[in-house]
Amino acid sequence: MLGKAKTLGEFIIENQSAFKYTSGELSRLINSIRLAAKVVNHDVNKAGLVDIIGAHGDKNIQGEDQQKLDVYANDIFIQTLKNRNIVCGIASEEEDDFISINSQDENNQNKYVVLIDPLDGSSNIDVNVSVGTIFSIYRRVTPVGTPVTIEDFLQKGEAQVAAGYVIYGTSTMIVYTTGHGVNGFTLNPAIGTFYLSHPDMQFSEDGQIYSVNEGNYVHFPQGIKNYIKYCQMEEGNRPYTSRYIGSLVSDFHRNMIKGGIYIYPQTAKDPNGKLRLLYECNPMAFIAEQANGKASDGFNRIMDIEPTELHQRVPFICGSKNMVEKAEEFMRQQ
Ligand code: AHM
Ligand code: MG
Repeated sequence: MLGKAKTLGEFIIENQSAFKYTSGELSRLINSIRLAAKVVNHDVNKAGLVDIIGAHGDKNIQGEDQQKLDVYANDIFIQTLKNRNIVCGIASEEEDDFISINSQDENNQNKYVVLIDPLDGSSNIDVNVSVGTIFSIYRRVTPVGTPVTIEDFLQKGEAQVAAGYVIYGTSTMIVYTTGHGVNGFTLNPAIGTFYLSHPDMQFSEDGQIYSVNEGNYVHFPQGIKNYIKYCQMEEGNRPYTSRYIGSLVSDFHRNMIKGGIYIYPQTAKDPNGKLRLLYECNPMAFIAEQANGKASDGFNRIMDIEPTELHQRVPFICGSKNMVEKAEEFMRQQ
């Protein structure tokens, strides 16, 4: 029944030798993310039972404190990466500062840092809508064997070694890139194995879906307002379809499969938008570019932006190349 389907484990091993990208360290790192994703998946799937088995702050039957799922996911990813001793630093959307691992240990020769949004779109959990984990991996820039510094995390998206997301949806998937295209793996929950289900994922050059929170329309810059009107105009293959889940991973995933654009612009209230450059925009931009798509802040390529702080926000326009270029054109004209 499983036929010739390749597992994620097999794929990682094959590609490690094909691309010679590491000594095995990056493979082990992606394997750890796979493991943590399975643990988080198990709990996300039980989220609807929280009302009957207890909510955040309650004690469960063993007397242990129960946690909110986003805090829980954060702990699982951090603990998994720490325990397996394969990274030298972690930064998380859930933590104020970065975490240095084994900073006192000169024998720690690990060279990668991970930046992670452990459970993006977590407000959707209460209503049983898909959420995701987003991760981004860089090679440290400071010498191995020394404690990591902020410089190791404030790197341009361009320097990413790998990036990916886990989508906890109707199926659970891991989608990732190491800079050689994008591949998607679907979890068979019966046996806990991810199988290569979506090889070489690509955005179509044009799409017909636009995803934006139109409730904020009045606060959008004129260029985005004009682009939205363009999407709604009857001409050629327009009007486009509007689809907005409010969960970046899910909106991005659908647009990559069907062709479309995701927009979270700056508003009068949030002049840099809402999404975080390091935990959300850079990894999605890397995946988008590897899948023949594009990611921009309206004027500049996302992966060219020089980060200045860990939790920096940035306007985000991402998806099918021609659609993103059209939105940029409207931004330039505004
Ligand atoms: P979060 O990191 O606090 O979960 O916020 C990020 C989420 C994205 O997944 C989603 O696209 C966006 O926020 C939705 O925001 P809004 O409700 O303002 O449209
Ligand atoms: Mg987030």
